[in-house]
Amino acid sequence: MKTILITGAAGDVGTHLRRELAGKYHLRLSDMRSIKALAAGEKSTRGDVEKMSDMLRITKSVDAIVHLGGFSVEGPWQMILRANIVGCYNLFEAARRNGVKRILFASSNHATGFYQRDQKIDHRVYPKPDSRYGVSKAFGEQIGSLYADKYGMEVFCMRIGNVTVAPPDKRRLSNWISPRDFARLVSVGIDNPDIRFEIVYGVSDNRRSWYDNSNAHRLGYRPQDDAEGYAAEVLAKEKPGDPRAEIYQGGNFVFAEIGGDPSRVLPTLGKARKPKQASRLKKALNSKKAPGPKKKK
Ligand code: 15L
Repeated sequence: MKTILITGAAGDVGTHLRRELAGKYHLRLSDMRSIKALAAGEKSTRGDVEKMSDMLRITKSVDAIVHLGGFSVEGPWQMILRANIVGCYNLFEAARRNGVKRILFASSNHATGFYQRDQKIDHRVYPKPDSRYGVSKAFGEQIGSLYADKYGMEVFCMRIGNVTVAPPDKRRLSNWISPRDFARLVSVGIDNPDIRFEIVYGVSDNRRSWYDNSNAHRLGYRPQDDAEGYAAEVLAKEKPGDPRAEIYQGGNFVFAEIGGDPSRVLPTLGKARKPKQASRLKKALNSKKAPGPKKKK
């Protein structure tokens, strides 16, 4: 049985993954926080991605790494820099020095959050990050590309949408991934022997998806869930959001901190296809309010 290191294992996504992968692999769990209540087949070790010495210690003798560690939403530059830029470099470099070839990188839909919702994008589009957080995820993909090409590492980048038991809002009807589909995707990343460098979208088989996820399907991903089953309930609860955020796949991440001049980040505003949407947008642009993304608890 393969031994898999999961960084950031104490977080929500890590917790779902541990449950779903139980019995399939030996799991080595790492986080800055301590991880309690270990199940059979799990071992835990503390590790801070910002410290190369920690990364060198925890990446020894594993078959693959699922790198979830880091800061998981938009945040101050210093935090993003340390946890997601320096931390990601440390992880790849430590893996290389320890001879671990396979890395599954938890990228995010926010690496491409400035694509519009009326566009269907595949794994070949260039990143359009919607935040410092999104930039850090694009950086992780590019470090992965470098380490694959230069050092022969096998890198599987998952642009993850929202891993939750049920999609919480309208935007997530398009980018939701159920925990069991996420585990299916992760297993493809661990077990497909032909991976060199790949980008896939971490989404279920959602009817409202913005993604052409044929690359994941080509590699063997077979999602079983579709957010549509939750649509009626979700839409009935949905409060009217900021119409600017509704243009872009990244939602509110797109508008964080633009303050009084939203037009500076709206180069594609003229492309708002529907007249109704355009007039709602105009109204919103005249208001100074710009919502920010959810703060990390
Ligand atoms: C992400 O990348 C975040 O890690 C997660 O907390 C959600 O905000 C998710 O994207 C999303 O877009 O729903």
